[in-house]
Amino acid sequence: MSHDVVPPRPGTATLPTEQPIRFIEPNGELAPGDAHGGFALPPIADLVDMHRRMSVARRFDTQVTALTRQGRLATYPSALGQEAAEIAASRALLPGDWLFPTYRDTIALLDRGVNAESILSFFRGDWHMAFDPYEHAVAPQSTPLATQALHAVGFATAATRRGEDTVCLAMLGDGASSEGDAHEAFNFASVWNAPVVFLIQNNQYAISTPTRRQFAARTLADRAVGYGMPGHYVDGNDAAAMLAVLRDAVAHARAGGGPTLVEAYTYRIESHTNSDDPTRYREDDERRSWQERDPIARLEKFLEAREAFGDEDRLRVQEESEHLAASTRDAMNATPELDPLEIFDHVYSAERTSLLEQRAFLEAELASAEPAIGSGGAR
Ligand SMILES: Cc1ncc(C[n+]2csc(CCOP(=O)(O)OP(=O)(O)O)c2C)c(N)n1
Repeated sequence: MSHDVVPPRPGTATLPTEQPIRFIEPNGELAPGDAHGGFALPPIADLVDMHRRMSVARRFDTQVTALTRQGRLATYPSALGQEAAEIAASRALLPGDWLFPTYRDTIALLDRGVNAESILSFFRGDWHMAFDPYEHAVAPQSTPLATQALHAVGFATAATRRGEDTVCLAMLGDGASSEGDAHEAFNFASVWNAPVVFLIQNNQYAISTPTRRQFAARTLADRAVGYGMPGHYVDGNDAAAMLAVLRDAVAHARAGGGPTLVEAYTYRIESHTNSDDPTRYREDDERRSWQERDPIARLEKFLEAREAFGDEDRLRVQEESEHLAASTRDAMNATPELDPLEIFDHVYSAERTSLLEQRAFLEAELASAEPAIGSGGAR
């Protein structure tokens, strides 16, 4: 029996860099060339644009958190501190490409042009989804962890077979990367050479579970090697690095190079959602140390030093941010007119007897409840 030596498969990935790829240091200075991971600094105009978008997104995020505390929304998973990864994900894609986000990625949707009120109706609980995914090339925000990674692979593979050059970018968290769905998605994206970019935002915690209890690999980007695709370990709080690496990964996918796994090493500043108390599982000092690596402040310093950002720009950005915050408040302060019977719409394409019966039951209940509500409510 012959034991032929199997030649290495072409394209088998090499290990990502030991340190996260970085262009801009936390103090705003340019990082030394060997930290750039072989990537080129994006044009300054693109970084100015990133800064504006990140700042507007942050104001939106803090506004939504406030509305949640006021009881206007049921829940909101904040992306405060993760703006560099979120906005770079949106900016790296061309208009026809598709984003497959999670519940955490609201600001990426906003940046892709989805209307704030439509996005938030999901968190308010009126509608599962109030926007047309095809209009924005944005899939529904996935609450089950990592399912969207599989959807992205299927969608991208179908697009390739139709002869389209659509790239899909799937966003997932460190916790989601432990799910079977994530591993299946990584594997088949690579086997099928699908034009997909997987962006794992490693924000250190899956609710209260720290990453040391999630995985034993050196980095999550290291996993790419085992799946046979390139992997990049990136400073997730550096907008320049995130944009450079994600753009490169999208171009690689579009050129037929297949998937890439990108890990953004970052931190969630806020709680998991408004129903979580992070003081029970992490120290305040840790959060403060990450606030010092703030993605917006560091980009601002970098741009200021190059005279690409000044007081006038700051005012313009503040105005745009406050305008969005005010219209978001107005939209969420208006009491929605809800039709409880809508829950039965859009469930199946054809009518189903059991659903019709349930609908009729609820309709009768509502009809009998109306006089009591109209006459001052139940006693
Ligand atoms: C399949 C599945 N299992 C469990 C949950 C419950 N759950 C919701 S969020 C979460 C943690 C996710 O952490 P991570 O992926 O790191 O994302 P992050 O919230 O930190 O952005 C868990 C376990 C879920 N939504 N879906």
